[in-house]
Amino acid sequence: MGAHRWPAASSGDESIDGSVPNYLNNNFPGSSRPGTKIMKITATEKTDAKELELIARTVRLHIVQMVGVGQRGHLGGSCSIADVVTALYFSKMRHDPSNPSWPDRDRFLLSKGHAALVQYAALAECGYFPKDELKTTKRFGSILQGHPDLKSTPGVEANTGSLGQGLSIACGIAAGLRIDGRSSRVYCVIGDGELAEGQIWEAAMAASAFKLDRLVVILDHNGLQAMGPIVQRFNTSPLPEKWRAFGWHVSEINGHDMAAILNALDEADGIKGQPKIIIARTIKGAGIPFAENRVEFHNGLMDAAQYEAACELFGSGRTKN
Ligand SMILES: Cc1ncc(C[n+]2csc(CCOP(=O)(O)OP(=O)(O)O)c2C)c(N)n1
Repeated sequence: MGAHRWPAASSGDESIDGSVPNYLNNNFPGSSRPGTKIMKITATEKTDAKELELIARTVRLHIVQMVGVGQRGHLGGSCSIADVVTALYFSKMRHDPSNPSWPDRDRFLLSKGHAALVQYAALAECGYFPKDELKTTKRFGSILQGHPDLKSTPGVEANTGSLGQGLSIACGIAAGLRIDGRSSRVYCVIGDGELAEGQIWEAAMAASAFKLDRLVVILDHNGLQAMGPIVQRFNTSPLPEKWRAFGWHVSEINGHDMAAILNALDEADGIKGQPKIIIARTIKGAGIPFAENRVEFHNGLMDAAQYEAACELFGSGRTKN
């Protein structure tokens, strides 16, 4: 398990008794939810699967609250990868939220940048910026824009969201780290709809040609893209065979099974001489019953009742800071 580093000090936006920050109580537009007690957890060298599952609930709560009521937001694709992103930020990756440009950090790139909400939730929970910033998401002038922007947001490594580009950037970073003699790993999340981009396959060929073995891709295989099922819109199967043919080490997991995620990430460390892809079978909108497997929640909006119900579901998460 990676020796991640946590900020020495609290981010300062939780109350003394460990109850949630103000905006988590009910300051988000449309919310009338009473204050929810979220337990504070202290920094540990290893975060076990059960603890990560609780943190993932908090990550999903943040996602729901960033979307809010009556506004469009990428709920589905953010929730489908929430468990993987939680495992990376809170257990696997070596990183230092108090020093985002620490040269030996592991890098995380969200090639499917439309799911920025999940990354913002994780970064805030880690302490890269005050959690209060989350309520400004997508507003003009916010440090949290609709897609990841490295100049705006501490902890973001690249501008992503034009599908297909993030993996190429990840390849370049992985090659550069090798030239610099650093042991840092590069984690890149891609979407299964994103596989329709030709640039993904150029990058896939380059990664294997250059034996970029510090590169670990996690494919968010939720089976839906923006307009419908992958198999109907642009069928890219069989995926394991394609990636293997491109020279990658392939593993397949349930992307909502925290123990399986951690095992696959650990296993990837031991594979040398080729890039690795973890095909994570996921559910779009995972954890929110009315949004699960529903294409309308790709970039959908919740009414007030749905918002309240979703907040209620994740009210007993835990916060890291
Ligand atoms: C080059 C490009 N074309 C189109 C889009 C618009 N777009 C945003 S998300 C999306 C669907 C992506 O599907 P997938 O990768 O499966 O994402 P997920 O279902 O995991 O959210 C599209 C077409 C884009 N962001 N970039």
